[in-house]
Amino acid sequence: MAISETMEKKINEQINAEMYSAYLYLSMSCQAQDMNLKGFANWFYIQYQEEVAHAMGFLNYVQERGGKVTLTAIEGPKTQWDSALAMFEETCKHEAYVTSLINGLAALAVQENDFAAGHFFSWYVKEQVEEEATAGEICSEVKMAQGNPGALLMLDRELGTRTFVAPIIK
Ligand code: OFO
Repeated sequence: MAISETMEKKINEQINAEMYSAYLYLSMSCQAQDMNLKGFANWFYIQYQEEVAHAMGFLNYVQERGGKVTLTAIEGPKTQWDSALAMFEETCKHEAYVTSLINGLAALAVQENDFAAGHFFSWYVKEQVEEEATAGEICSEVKMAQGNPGALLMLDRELGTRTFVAPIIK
């Protein structure tokens, strides 16, 4: 059974939202690089890769369900933050917003009795719990490291160890 027109439109919007997330984190990665925080830059770069994978998950799903993918312009992200903390505060805020979008998709699946879509979205629902928890944890750590260059350096080293593992979305 093909997805409804409304569902097709909403998932296409989500592809754009995920690509915007990717673009936002790539911008943060560049800013961290400019601040000489290479570990932070690495963390945000991997976050960028994850967001592209999220977008691809939705894209593949639309095609699998016989829908049409329509790519639209990606809004330019912010390019300047005052500190590493400002970037992580924005990350937390942004992920909470993305969670609301994913919840909207899950609610639409229920409304349309599209159980397959609901099942598919549940991967993203769980992923958002993880995304929000991780961003929140790092945000608290950056807060604790404020005004303490040694602690910030240690955190930078830790964030530099993050590696990209392509998620299996299904
Ligand atoms: Fe796609 O999870 Fe972040 O935005």
